Amino acid sequence: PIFIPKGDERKGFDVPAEYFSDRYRPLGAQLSNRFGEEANEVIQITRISIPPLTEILELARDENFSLFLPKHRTYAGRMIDIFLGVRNVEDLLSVAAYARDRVNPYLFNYALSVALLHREDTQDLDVPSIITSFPDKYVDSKVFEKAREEANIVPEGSRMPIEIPKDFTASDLEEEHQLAYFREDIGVNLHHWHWHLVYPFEGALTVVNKNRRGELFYYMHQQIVARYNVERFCNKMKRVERLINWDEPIREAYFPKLDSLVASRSWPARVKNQRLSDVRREIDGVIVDIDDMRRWRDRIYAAIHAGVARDRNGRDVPLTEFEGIDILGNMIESSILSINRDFYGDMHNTGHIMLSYIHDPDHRHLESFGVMGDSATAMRDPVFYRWHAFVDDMFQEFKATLPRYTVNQLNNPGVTVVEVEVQTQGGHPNILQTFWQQSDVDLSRGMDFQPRGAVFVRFTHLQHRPFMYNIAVMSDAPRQATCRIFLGPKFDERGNPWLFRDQRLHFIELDKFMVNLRQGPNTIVRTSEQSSVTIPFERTYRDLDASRPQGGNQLAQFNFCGCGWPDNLLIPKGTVDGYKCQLFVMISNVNDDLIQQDVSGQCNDSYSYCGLKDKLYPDKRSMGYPFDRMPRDGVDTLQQFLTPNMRVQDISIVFENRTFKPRQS
Ligand code: CUO
Repeated sequence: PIFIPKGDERKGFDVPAEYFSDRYRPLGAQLSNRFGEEANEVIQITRISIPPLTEILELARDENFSLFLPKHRTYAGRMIDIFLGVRNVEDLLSVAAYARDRVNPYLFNYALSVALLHREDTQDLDVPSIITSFPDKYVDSKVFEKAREEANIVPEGSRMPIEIPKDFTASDLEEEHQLAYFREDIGVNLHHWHWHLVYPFEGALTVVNKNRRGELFYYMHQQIVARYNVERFCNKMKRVERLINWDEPIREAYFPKLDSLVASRSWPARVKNQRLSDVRREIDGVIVDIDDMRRWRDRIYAAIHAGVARDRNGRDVPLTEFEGIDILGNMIESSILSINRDFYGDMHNTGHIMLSYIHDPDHRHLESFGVMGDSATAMRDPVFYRWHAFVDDMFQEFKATLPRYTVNQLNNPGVTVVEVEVQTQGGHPNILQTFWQQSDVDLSRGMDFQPRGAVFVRFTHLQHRPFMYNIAVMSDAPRQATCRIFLGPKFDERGNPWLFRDQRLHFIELDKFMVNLRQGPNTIVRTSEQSSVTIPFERTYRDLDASRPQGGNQLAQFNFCGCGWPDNLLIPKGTVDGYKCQLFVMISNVNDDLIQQDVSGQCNDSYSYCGLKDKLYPDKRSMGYPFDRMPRDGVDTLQQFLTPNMRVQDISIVFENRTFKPRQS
């Protein structure tokens, strides 16, 4: 479905007869232009000599596809190479048209998306969001039957949106279900899928080797765990438990209730109290033992504690103060940039594999992987957070070995933050407001039924009222500086005040931006929509709501710009009584922050978790600064940590338990 334009455009393709598989060749003309006479444009596909797809075709069209599986990665790598290797867009279209009829649809979509993202000549092409191509990865399977019915019986224009209940995967008997609004949020899952699309761990070196990708793997996932923990606190739950004991039954179950339209199978469920076991699945090319994982884990910890890792030639590589975390990120994930994959293994990816095959580790039931096996769906499962809490713990073990930031490294002499306030439209100062909101998504593009036309589903998600920061700063001279804004819980899950060394891990980044200070008093005004963490609501749901006017540029830049935390989850849910938080603002010294580069252009609005396309990460400090290290001696509390260029403001997040309908349907 990848090149099908939206709206009333009906573009057909004139595909050379040779491009069809034997079975369909006699129907070639009919199939290539499915709109027939009604097509308002027919695109000629030129015939070129196609490189053999041989091994790629080993993955059947009706199988599920996972990047965590080495075999599938090899197929995808081969397909990406072919898409990247053709000379121009015309040839790309040609080879895509040829492959489309033969290659597994998930694999095809992934490889083409990566190619469009990385080819020079396709930088302004639109790729439909994966949710419109494969809505089955995001939406309750029941919806499709209803959508089919609606489309068959009701003429387009009179169709009603099909409502997805907020609680479709479990009931309140399951404590973990309280977090379903976060785990199953469409924007959060789209962000995660995009992040891994932008930062694949295998493939051509030019595609994988991006500035500080290992460190960003650590930081983006650290922030996911931190955000999840704060959501848990808001729901009166304790922080997520690291999955460190790999023999123990896993208490938290997950029943995804998703059906794969491609594989015509349900995504397997993970029932309560299952245990990991060695995986023996020759067919998927995965043979790995829990003991392999244990060895990798112990070797990684040994490297962390020695401060030195061993590369594949047996040479020592020091894990330095600034670059060590990047080396570790690639090693733990692992990516092809790992300095020694044979020795340090494939720790985090293998965890995904083991958890995703927990129901059928030796393939005796011929079952495919669960949601943990796909970056588009992994964040739905509670065990994702347990696994990543463990992975993050390894990174924190390393961070704990680094020198503490000194007062000099934190302070910005001559700069004092005098006052911080947040203001919600029409609300009280320092109170943020959240509520449920409903939005409509057109799923028709990902479904192949007749008659066609828009079919909307209506889902419910968390939202917050837009707000504004007002920050008063005194400066003794005109200067540039970086303003860093974080939000953290004021009390731990027992209701006790935090020790800073623990609290710092629960600060979630809200924004980071450059400011130009005048000499004397300054007021920095910044809106929540400007956040460097998020992409605007309209882009998350970009192109999903047919009734919204489309912005051409927004569409063109979707590939990279699709990466970004969804704005609707910028702020944790809070509580009806008001959840107590601390807003932290720091104006840091630009001399240690600034990366000299031109950052103009598209998609420069969600760099905190996603970086900048084809640019350096736009902040020289370690990611997570100033909370990424243990505090200096004598600092037990956040107040003691503060230097004059920082300030903390108590705020509360008030959740209004009300559901707002979409503005239009
Ligand atoms: Cu994003 Cu485990 O890395 O999912």
